[in-house]
This record gives sequence, C-alpha cells and structure tokens, in this order.
Amino acid sequence: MEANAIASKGLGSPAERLERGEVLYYPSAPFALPQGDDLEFLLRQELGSLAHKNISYNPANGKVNGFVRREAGQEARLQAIFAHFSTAATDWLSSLLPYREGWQLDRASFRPQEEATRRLRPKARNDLLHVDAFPGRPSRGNRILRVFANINPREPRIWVTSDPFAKLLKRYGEEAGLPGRAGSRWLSQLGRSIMGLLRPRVGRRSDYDLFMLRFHDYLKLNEDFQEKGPKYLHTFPPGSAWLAMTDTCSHSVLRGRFALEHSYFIAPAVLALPDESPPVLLRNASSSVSVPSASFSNRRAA
Ligand SMILES: O=C(O)CCC(=O)C(=O)O
Ligand SMILES: [Fe+2]
Repeated sequence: MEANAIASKGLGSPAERLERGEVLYYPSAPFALPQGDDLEFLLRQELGSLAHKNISYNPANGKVNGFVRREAGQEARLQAIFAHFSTAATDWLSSLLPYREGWQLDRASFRPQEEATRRLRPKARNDLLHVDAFPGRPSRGNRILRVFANINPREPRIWVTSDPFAKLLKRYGEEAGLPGRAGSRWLSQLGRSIMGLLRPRVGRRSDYDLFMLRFHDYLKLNEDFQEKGPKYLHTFPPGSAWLAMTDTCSHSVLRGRFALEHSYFIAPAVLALPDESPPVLLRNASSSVSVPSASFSNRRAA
C-alpha cells in the first residue's frame, strides 16, 4: 500500500483536484476546532443507540441527534459547538472553493466510536472501500463534498482510498447495473416504490441516486475490488483536516475515533469540471439514463 499517495497528485486548482477524486490534506486544520472545555465535553459524548452511526447536526434547524442524554443544558451546548464548527468550516471552504453560489449545507457529524472495532452490517461498514450515496438524503445529481477534522488529542485517523469513480465506473459499472439497461429499468421502479413505502420522507430518488446507492453497496460487497484494488494509505494526525468529494474518491476508514465532519451538496452549475462529474460520466456510460438537472427548489439555500 502506498502511503499518502494519490493518483492525480497536486495538479490543478483545489476544486479541480477535489472533483477528480483527490484528498486535500491540511496538517493543521485551517479553521477553528473545539478547544479546552468544549473539546472535553465533546469527547465525553456517547452515541445514543445502534440506530445512529454518528452524532449528527442539521444546520438548517439546529437539531442534534444520536447522543445519550445525561444532563441539563447538554443539548444546547452540543448545538452551540456544532453551530460554531459548521460556520467556521463553511467560511473557510467558501474562501477556498468557487462553490458558494451553488452549494447547500447538508449535515455535520461527530464520530465518537473507535472505527477499528465497530460491528456494523456489511453495507454500513466504514472499513470497506466505497463511494458515498446517502440513503436518506438523495443528492439528485449534486456532488457530495465533505470536510473532516481529527479532534482526537492523541491518535491519528487512518483512511485508505482507491481508484476514483471514473475508473470504477468503467471497471464495474456494467456489473453493478447501469441505469436504463434491460432489467434495471423495472428494478429501479421497484426500488423506488419499495423505498418510497419504507421511507416516505426521503422524497423521490432519481435514476442517478438509485445507481449510486447500488454502486455503493456493490463496491462494499465486491471482494475482488476490496482485496485487489489499489490502496493508498492516509494517516491524519490529531488536529489535522482533510477534504474529499466522496462520490468520486473511493474511501474507507480503518482506525480512529473522535472526528468532526461536515457534508455539502454542490450544484453542477458551479463545478470546475462539470463534464467529469459522476452524473455526466454515468449518462455517457449508459445511453438511456435520465439524469435530472439538480434543483434546490425544495431545499433551504445555504
Ligand atoms: O468517518 C470517516 O472517517 C469516514 C466514514 C465514511 O466512509 C463516511 O462517513 O462516508
Ligand atoms: Fe463514506
């Protein structure tokens, strides 16, 4: 395994590098992280139940979910820490990337569990390589940008990344079931109806969302890819931060606890390399796929 090596290393603007699947790494986080009492308070928080993978924060309404409630004032303090993190990370990103006019803030999260010893269903495992698709929050053709920070005072967080989406699509797309191919049309309709019944609040998924969910699961369960695919090791020490477009950069986390994370949906109109985005690559790979033009009409503007 290569250490901290990335295929398209260092060429182009930060936006281009991210959109091509590179991880951008900052040895010292370029935005404020919780310190002192706030940090200690955060490190004491525990995950509420197995139903929650992480403690999450919704910047649109300030709600925090997934933590064990122990004391008065705990929720308000968590909200304040998350709000501060969300603002600091977002302000910094808006100075680094040309996305401000076309992004939407998604959730932020705090990850208190040790990843090396977690027991999760195979499709929910974080230690298997995958590209992201959020089951509960369809991206509808927008990109997924994520910023991470390691707030563990002592231990690094360890990631492994592999080939970017473009390469994985060529290698495995057909086998995973490209949209619009014989069989996959009724499957996608069936998928939409079943998921609509199970999760009526999710809203309609596009063919693109259904493919990305399918591809996420396919990659995690594909032993050939998991075992033989190229692997690049990333060691993120305490206090560091990193960025990735995780719908393109295949990734897994092997070890570490106590990370902060913030996700953003990026509209196609503001991308530096729109023609290299997963919806366009997917449309090219599959002649009859219908990829929606992304719309924020039912979302809160950032
Ligand atoms: O927690 C991490 O470091 C990454 C886990 C992951 O793959 C994800 O949240 O999509
Ligand atoms: Fe992921």
